[in-house]
Amino acid sequence: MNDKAVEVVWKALDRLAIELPSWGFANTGTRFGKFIQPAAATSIQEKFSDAAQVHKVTGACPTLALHVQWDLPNGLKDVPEVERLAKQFSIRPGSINPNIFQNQEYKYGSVGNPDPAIRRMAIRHILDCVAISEALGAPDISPWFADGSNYPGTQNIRKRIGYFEEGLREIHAALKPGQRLLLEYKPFEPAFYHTDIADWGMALLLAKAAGPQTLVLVDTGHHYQAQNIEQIVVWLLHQNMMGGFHFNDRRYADDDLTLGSIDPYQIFRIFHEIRMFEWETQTTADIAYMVDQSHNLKGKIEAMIQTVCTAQELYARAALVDHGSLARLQQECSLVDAEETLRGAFWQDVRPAIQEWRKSRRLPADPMQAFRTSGYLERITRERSEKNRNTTASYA
Ligand code: RM4
Ligand code: MN
Ligand code: MN
Repeated sequence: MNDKAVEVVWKALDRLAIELPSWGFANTGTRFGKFIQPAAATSIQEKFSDAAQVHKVTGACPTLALHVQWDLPNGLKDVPEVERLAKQFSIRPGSINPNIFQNQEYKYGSVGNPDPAIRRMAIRHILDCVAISEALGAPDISPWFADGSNYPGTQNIRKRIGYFEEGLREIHAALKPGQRLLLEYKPFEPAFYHTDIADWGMALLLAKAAGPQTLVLVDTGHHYQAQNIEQIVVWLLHQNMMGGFHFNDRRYADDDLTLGSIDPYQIFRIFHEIRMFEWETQTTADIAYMVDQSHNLKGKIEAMIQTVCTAQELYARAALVDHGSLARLQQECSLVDAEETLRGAFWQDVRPAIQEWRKSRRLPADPMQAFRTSGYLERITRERSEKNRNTTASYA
């Protein structure tokens, strides 16, 4: 790789920040059960501590997404403790994820529930999350609505759209300047017939109805097979509606596997469209790059380090696309050469350049090895195994 290419890679890496999910360090599983790991985090303190390890070896993860239900069970009252941990571990609180799916009340939905009292409860909770986000100086609130139904005819889908429009408008009205509401969509699960926010179109229309500080969040696992995700990203960018990602990979449905483990070209294509957009418009897209993964078999911290390194590699490769020539080739409809321009960047081995970047930023050249030799995993395994032995089936 020539000096110019190395510089492009370094510049790209300097601006790529990846947000880790607190729940990614906790014991998670499938609907069949959980495999408890002796080193898994069972408290917010441990989640901050583990995230700090990932940041320490990668230098790319300054923020931690928090789930209010699991991390701030007392709501606003827990803010001082989160602030203390953020300071102690030098990790800033990231997106605030409301809990509108785990309470018994939400059996038939939250903001889309036919019962006005339950809709009120859900809206009130999200308003609390807006206040938490403000108090923590963490501007993104990312609700994921599990609302939907399992059987045809059992719910009035159109009425529920109205409930969502109304509820989201009320939430939007509480946002302070700079705060953003990121709407995540998902086609199915836990609901198996209809989901109220099933795809990007529904999320986009609801976001527009709610107000200008509402944007769309794309979880890469939340699409039907074969859907062209980068095209969705292009549309959202074009509409200035792209708020953030929940990155993960999948083979079948919402599998929450590590990023790029099944289809690295998919993530590369997404990164490419974002870089191309930024090059064409001479702007920087304000996108929150967040991870949403569940490592039920892999070691949590190692899986997270692997994810971040993969994201850096794919982002660096996308940065290497020669936008000037690609634009020209596209204009000329030189199909093979245009495609090869893209593929050529994808097949570059950026790992040596990334290693050099790490060294120049005083980071370990090999983050995984640095973590493995740090002794951290052995220490937390000793300290946490007893507690984990007695762990129950909850996520937190
Ligand atoms: C959903 C979605 C949300 C996450 C929950 C636990 O499938 O991806 O982002 O909060 O899972
Ligand atoms: Mn998600
Ligand atoms: Mn998901």
